[in-house]
Amino acid sequence: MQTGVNFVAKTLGNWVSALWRPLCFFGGIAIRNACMLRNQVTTSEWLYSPSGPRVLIGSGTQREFPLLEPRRPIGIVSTFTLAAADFCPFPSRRRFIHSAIALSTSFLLPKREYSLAPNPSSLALRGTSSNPVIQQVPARPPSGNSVPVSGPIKFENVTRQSGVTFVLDNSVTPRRLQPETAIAGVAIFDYNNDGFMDLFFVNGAHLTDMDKHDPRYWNRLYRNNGDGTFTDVTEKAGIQGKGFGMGVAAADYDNDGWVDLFVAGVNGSQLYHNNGDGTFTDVTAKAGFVEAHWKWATSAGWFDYDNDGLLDLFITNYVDWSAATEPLCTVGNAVTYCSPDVFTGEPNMLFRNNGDGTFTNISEKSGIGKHIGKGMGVAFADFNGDGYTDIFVSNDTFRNFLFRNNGNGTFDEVGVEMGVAYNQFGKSIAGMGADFRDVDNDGRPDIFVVGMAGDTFPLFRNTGKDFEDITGESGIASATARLTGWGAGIADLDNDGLKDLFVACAAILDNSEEVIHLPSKLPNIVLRNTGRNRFVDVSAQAGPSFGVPGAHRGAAMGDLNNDGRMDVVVTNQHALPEIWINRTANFNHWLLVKLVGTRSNRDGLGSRLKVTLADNNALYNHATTSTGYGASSDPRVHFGLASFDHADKLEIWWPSGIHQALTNVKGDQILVVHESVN
Ligand SMILES: [Ca+2]
Ligand SMILES: [Ca+2]
Ligand SMILES: [Ca+2]
Ligand SMILES: [Ca+2]
Repeated sequence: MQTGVNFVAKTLGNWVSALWRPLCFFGGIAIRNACMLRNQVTTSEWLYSPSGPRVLIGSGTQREFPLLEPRRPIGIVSTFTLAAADFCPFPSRRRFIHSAIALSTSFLLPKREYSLAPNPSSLALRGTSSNPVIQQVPARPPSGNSVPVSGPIKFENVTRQSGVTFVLDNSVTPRRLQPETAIAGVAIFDYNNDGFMDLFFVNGAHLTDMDKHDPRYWNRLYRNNGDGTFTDVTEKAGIQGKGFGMGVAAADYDNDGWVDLFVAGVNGSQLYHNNGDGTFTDVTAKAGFVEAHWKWATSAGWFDYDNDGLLDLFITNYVDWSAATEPLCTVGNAVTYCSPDVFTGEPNMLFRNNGDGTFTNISEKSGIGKHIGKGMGVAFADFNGDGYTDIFVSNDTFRNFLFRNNGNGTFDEVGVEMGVAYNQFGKSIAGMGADFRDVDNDGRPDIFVVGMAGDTFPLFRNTGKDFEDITGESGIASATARLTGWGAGIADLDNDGLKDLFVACAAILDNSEEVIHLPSKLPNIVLRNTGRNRFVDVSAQAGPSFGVPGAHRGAAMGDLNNDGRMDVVVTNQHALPEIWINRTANFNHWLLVKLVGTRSNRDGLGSRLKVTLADNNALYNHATTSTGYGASSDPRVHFGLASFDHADKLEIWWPSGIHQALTNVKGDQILVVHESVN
C-alpha cells in the first residue's frame, strides 16, 4: 500500500474530531449522516473534493495521534468504505475513534508495522484470579538471551507430492442447496499411534438423495507415512461414511488409547470406534444415538464437562433444512445460496459419556438445549479459571454463544454479559470458525472468531472479568474487513512465543462474481502476532503459493512432520485440500506436549499448561482438538519457546484437579507426560 501513497507523519494531540471526519466521509453520505447524528460532528466539505484531496487520517494511541497525509489516496477509499460503514454505528465515540484509528494505521502502514525482530512486551494485564494458572502473570513475551534470527512465517503446499488425492465434492445442484456451500471439515489426528499425525477429510454426498455410494463422496482417511507422503487407508479402515458430512471431532472417548472419530453431518452423524488394528466400527446406534437426535450438525467437539475422566460430546446444530422445503433464492437472474435468515435455527446438543460405550442426551438438563442459534464452530476453554471447561459457539447471522460451565452439570449462556455475543459494532456476524486460546499469554483464554465480508473477524480479549473486543486496535479489523473466513486457528506459527492467527478464506456464494461482483475464491491469510496485542497480515510473505485463491473451508492445525512448526490443512471445494507445511526459517525453539491422562480423560483434553522460561516470562496453552470450523486439530499442546532452548518449568493442571510440575524441560522435543496420580 505504500506504493503511490506519500505520507507525512507527525504527532499531534486533540485531533480527534478532525481525524474522525474523513473516516466517516469515506463511508459515503449515509454513513456520514449516521455519524453526524450520533456525535454531532459536521463533515467538512473540503474533504469531499473528488480530485486529489489531502486526506488526514490519524493513528496511534489515545493521547497521541500521529497524522498521516496520503497525497494520493487511490485505493484507500474503497477499503475505508467498508470499514467506515461498520465503525460509525459504534456506541462509544471514544472507543470508536480509537478503533478506527487503529484500523487506519494498520491499513496504511503495513510495511512500517511489519517487523521480523523479536517482539516487544505485550499489553497483558496482570491476573487477580485465585486460580493458580491465572495467578502468575508475567506480561511480556519471551525475550531470549540470544536474539533469534526470525524469518517470516512461510508455508509450502505439499499436497501434490503427498499422495493425498481427496477432492471435496459438494454435489453442486442448479438449485444451489444450502449444504453445498457449508462443507467441510478435516481432522489432524494419529489414528494408528505411530507418532505421526494422520488426516481425515469429511465429504459430501449426492444431492438430493444424500447418498454416498459413489466413492467420489466418501470421507477419506490418509495414513501419514512419516516421510512426507500419505496413503489412502479409507477402505481398510471402513470409514467411508454415510450421508452429507460436515465436521469431524477426534478424541479417545473410551480411554482405550486409540483415538475415535465423530463425524457430524446434514442428515445424520456417526460415531466411529477405533479398533486399534487400522479399522473403525460404526457404533452410532450402539452408543445410544438415535435418528431423532440428528439435526443438521456442522461441528462437534469432545471435552469433559464434569471432569469425571470421560470425554463428552458437544454438537453444534445449524438450521432446520430439507431439500424439499428449501426455497429458491435469487439475486436478479442468478440462483444463489439462501441467506441463513430464511431458515429456522436449531439448538445445540450435549451428550454425556456414561463410560460404558453409551451416551445420554443431556441437552435439556444441562441448559444447552434452551438456546436456539445457527451453530457453526465450537471451541473449548476454561475462560474463568474455575477448573471447568466452557464452550464458545459461533452462530451464522446470529449472536455467538458462550456457555459458562457452572460445575454442577448445568451451563449458563453468558455471551452478552461477557461481551462476546456481538462484534465491536454491536452486530451479529455470520460467525464461522472459532478458536479459544490465550493469545496474549496472560493465562486467560481469548476468543478469535471469523465471519463474512464486512463483519471483520473479532478478537475478544479475556480481561479476567469479561471480554474486550480488540479487533480494531489489534489490526485485525483492517486486515479482515473485506474477507470471508471459514476455518480459523490460533497457533504460534513462528515459535516466537506469541500465538498467531490463520484463516481459511472464501466467499459463501460460489457465484459471487456474478451476484455481487466479488471473487468467490479467496486466498487464506496468516496474521502474525507482533506483541502488544497487535497483528499484522503477513500473507504476502508466506510463500509463493500461499496467495492462491480457493474455495477454502475447514482448517485444522497440527504438526504433520514433527519438526515443531505447526502446519495447517485446509479443505477446498472441488479441489485437492491444501497441506501447508510450515517452512518458517528461524532459530526459535519449541515444545510439543503429548498428554496421557490416567485419572483425567486419556487425551488430557481440557488440561491447562504453563511454561515458565528462564526470564520468568510465561506461556500458556491448553489441550483441545476442537478448533475452527468443522475441524479437529492436533491434540498435542504446542509452545514456541523463542530463543530459549528449554523451559525452566512446565506445569500442567489436569481436568482431574491434579497439578503436575516438571522442571528444566528440554526444548525441541515431543514430550509425553503421563498424569501423575501421586
Ligand atoms: Ca499416525
Ligand atoms: Ca478409543
Ligand atoms: Ca508467533
Ligand atoms: Ca511441522
